Amino acid sequence: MNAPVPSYFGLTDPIKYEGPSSTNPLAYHYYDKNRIVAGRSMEDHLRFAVCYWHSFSWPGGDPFGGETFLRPWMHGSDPMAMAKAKADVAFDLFKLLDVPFYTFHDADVAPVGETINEHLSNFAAILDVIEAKQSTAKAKLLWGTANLFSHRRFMAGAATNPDPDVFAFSAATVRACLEATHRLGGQNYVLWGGREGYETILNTDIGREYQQMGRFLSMVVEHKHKIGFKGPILIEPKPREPSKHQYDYDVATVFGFLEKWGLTDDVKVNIEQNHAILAGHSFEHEIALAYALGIFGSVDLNRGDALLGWDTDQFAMDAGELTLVLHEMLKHGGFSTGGFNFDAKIRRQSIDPIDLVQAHVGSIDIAARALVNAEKLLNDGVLTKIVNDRYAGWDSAESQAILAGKRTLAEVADRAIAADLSPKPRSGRQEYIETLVARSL
Ligand code: XUL
Ligand code: CO
Repeated sequence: MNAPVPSYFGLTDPIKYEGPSSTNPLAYHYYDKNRIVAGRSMEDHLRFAVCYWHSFSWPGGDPFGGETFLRPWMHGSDPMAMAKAKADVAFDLFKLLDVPFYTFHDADVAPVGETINEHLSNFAAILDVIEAKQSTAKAKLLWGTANLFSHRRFMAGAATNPDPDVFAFSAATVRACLEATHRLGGQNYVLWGGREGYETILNTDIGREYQQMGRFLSMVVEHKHKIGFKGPILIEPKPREPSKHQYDYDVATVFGFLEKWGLTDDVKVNIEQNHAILAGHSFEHEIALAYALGIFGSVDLNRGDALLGWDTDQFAMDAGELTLVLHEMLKHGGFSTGGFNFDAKIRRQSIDPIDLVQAHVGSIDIAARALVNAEKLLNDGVLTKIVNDRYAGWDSAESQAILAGKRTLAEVADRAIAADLSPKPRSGRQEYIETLVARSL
């Protein structure tokens, strides 16, 4: 019998769980996929997805220098053959990591065409390849999306472009990507509007651009229903980069936009750590707010650098931050159709094939560890009790009547005066709570 052929990554066997005492850096120390945590297996809770773009399409460049990775499938003369070689390596990595999901843009998997017909026919050809690969793989599509930001035709926006032909090109691309996602059994469809914004108000009509964006999103939702796609459409908020002002600034801004267009039933958010930070929020803030507003969908897992003011997309390795995030998520039952998508790229000096495996293994492990921490915090019940006690006054019949709209401003005011209220401030106990959390890590 022939020995198994090692993959591009030099490994033959999938990464295994070896427990916290393992010294093997390429083993899972905490991610024990079948372990039940808060009523679900770790695999089902965390729903990890490997992203195509950073892991297989990005060459390792930065604004000051080009390619460092020299990935073999990115060098060749036949773009279709290169796309197929890329798919081989991608599905190898999904298998090695033993993850349940992956994600892609059209432009990651297939050569970008100059005209819409060339573009769509390239995409259709590669879709057959991916569908065949997925049919025998464990990894399924978490979500698909369209790249409406890299090609120069999108430089002034996609749906918000002053040129309606770009709107139409975008419509054709999104229709193809949404239908491809549906065909592959994808569980969500993502729209990230990196160019849906502007550089200067001097050449921009914001009113028109909002109108275009609202109509585009509504058309996507109409089409989703028409083809019977059951998953949510997910908007991915980000405040800037590449545009200076981006319309989908943060969760709160997206919510306002969805309310205006009546789309909160069909459209949710895909929250990314680095985008939250760029918007001046914490990761857990965006998660908690999305749940509170009823639009939590999925998560792009990564981390920004406190010293760098841009989207560094590093692999998430901060157990403290992830514990807070997972604590918020567990309070609300965690993911339904969403998952943790590794929208993260290895540093450009990480040029060995194994670096890509190691990055995912490390981040998967830390998220698993954070999940266990979060479950412990929830089961201890101390944090829940502190919050419940803090708001207990609002559970009274009178308070509930206020919230239900059964009291006027004058009635509430008169009651305060009749009782001669003098509210007594109570400690927020922040350091005590922070100590509890820090000790649990
Ligand atoms: C860009 C970003 C995108 C989206 C998908 O910052 O996060 O990769 O996740 O278009
Ligand atoms: Co993202």
